[in-house]
Amino acid sequence: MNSVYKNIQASIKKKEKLLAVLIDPDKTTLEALPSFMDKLNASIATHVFVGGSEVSKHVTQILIAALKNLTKIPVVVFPGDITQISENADALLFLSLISGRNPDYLIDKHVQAIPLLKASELEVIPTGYVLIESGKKTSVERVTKTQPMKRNEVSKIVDTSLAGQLLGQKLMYLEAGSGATHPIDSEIISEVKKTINIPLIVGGGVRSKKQLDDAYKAGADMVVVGTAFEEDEAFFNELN
Ligand code: 1GP
Repeated sequence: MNSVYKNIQASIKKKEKLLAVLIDPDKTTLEALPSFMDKLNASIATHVFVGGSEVSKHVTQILIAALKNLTKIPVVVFPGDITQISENADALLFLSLISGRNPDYLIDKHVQAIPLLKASELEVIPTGYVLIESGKKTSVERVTKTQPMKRNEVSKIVDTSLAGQLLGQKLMYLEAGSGATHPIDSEIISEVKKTINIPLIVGGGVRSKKQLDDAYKAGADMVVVGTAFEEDEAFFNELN
């Protein structure tokens, strides 16, 4: 059933804000998962994203199978690589790294993914992925060998996002990078939001309730938070 995307659209229509908790399979253990998921299930989180820039083979699939027994909220693969595609998930963000100019992350990895996707019933959501500089070199930059967009090139970021939408992306993800020093600026979020009409995801470097609220106020429909929960699970309590 292709419902993750439709449910995101329905939530936005109802003016509900979405929060995805990002779990990096390399930074957690199956033992730690049940208590983490208890806290997540009791929180305002609406989605679980699973993925990482560098994850050993099969680890993602094992983690997602375990997660599906621990939560009812949608589990979405946010893949760093095609080895992370897991048919037990509810959906997959089919990411195009449109801030970069590396053809591997614009079309080649996607072609490589097709045999796996043909064999599964995973809901595939085309997602424009825009990496924006955030104060330090991120894993995405290193792994994809692409340059992030400059924070002060707001109109170029807006144009890139609109180009992505016109190419058929169904979601737009503004990414500062995991553990970013600065989250995405409110000005960037609001200018992109004014221009596109597909759901807007913002992530990277959000470590406080205020930063989360600022991203929503600026126009983010969904915010992705990973590091803040990895470092201190008490962050769940701050959000309720
Ligand atoms: C990274 O946007 C996500 O891809 C989340 O970033 O780990 O900094 O929360 P953080």
